[in-house]
Amino acid sequence: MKKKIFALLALVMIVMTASAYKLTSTESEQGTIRFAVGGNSVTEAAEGATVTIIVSPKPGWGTDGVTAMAYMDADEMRARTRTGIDPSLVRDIEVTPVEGKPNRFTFTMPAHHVEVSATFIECQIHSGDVNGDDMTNIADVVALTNAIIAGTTDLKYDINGDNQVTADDIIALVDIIIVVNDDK
Ligand SMILES: [Ca+2]
Ligand SMILES: [Ca+2]
Repeated sequence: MKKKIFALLALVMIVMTASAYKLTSTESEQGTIRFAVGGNSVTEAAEGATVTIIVSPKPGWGTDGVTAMAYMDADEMRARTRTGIDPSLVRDIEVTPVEGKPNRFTFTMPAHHVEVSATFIECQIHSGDVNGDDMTNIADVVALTNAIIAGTTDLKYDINGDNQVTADDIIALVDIIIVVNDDK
């Protein structure tokens, strides 16, 4: 009886290992790419799983779209060659943008590893990073507020692009921070 249970466990483990495929992304200086299944961060997924691609562009950058590519690793390639199946299978996967979330996309996991790359575009809107630390957060609100109190006319503080530095720029900056956090 015990042996049977172990054999069953071993089988389950083999099946589980065999059905998970890697999720990787190409590196970029303009942002990062993560993956999630059912709200949990993952680095691999089973065939048929709905995978969410979460792109986090750096302040001042946005996503123009992503490309997902199914590919085989060397082991799988060798196995396929032996069985006579075309080893050159590398193909695009259809990716669906998530409505209302410009930096999120979903796709259905194939029975292959998947590599995702994103196209980043420079945003015309202000990044909100007024203190220049590559992050847009509450510290920038403080820096902007202090600059306004000090009577600055420096247009680097003109968040909403109306060529003046006023309290409206604080509101515009808070809006940017809400959008940035929503994408995390
Ligand atoms: Ca900042
Ligand atoms: Ca302004």
